[in-house]
Amino acid sequence: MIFHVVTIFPEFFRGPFEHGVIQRAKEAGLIEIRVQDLRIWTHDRHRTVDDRPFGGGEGMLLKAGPIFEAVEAIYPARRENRRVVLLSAQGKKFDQALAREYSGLEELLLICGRYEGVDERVAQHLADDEISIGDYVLTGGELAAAVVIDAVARLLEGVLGNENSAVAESFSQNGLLDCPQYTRPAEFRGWKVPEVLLEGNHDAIRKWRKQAAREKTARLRPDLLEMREGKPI
Ligand code: 9D3
Repeated sequence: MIFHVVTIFPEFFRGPFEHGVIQRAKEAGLIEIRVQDLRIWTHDRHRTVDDRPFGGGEGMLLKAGPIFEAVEAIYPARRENRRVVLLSAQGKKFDQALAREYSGLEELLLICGRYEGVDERVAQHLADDEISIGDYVLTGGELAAAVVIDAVARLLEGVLGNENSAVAESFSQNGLLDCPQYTRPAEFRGWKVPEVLLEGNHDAIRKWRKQAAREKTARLRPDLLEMREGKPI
């Protein structure tokens, strides 16, 4: 799968994808991440990408022109398996279902918003989707683009080790968070690992894990339990 990123900070992406699972996926030729500087598609001496909002208001907006030219250069033709996504604070919330949908594409082009926003004609007439990664304010779309690429890339065939790849995972198996997990030592600073996990009774372990997952979900993500309505707890 090819990920394209259009940004005014291409250097930002040197870091995030040069480690671990994503780096190995690149080296194995499973994914390609092509980062391009939006200023390539400016024509003036100052390589202007931003301008003041019509009607007044604080700050600057990314101009439509360079963004349209960037997308039209990267995708000479639009196809069903090539998607254009605008990362913006106003977007629809990105989630695991959307990550899975994107993982079925051949190419994904991510436009990173900046400043106070982006000329609305990009969302209306260029991007297929306008996506936010959550209800908090960032300074731009670059971190969000890195989040989307990471979440999508790990779902691609061969990217994770075969331990995980076979699992048809959702965000949380059966709508619950993962159960608490422990590794050695069995006692750390006086805090003991639950005895049942040390005893090798796999039936008892399964029951403990299910109950612990329910309790943790109720405490940290009660919203997930409400979405499970009708399902036995
Ligand atoms: C609160 C919205 N706007 C009020 C004037 C300002 C604004 C805030 C943040 C405009 C742009 C931005 C920059 N953020 C992003 O481009 C962004 C973002 C985010 O802020 N939160 C979650 N996901 C994303 S994806 C892109």
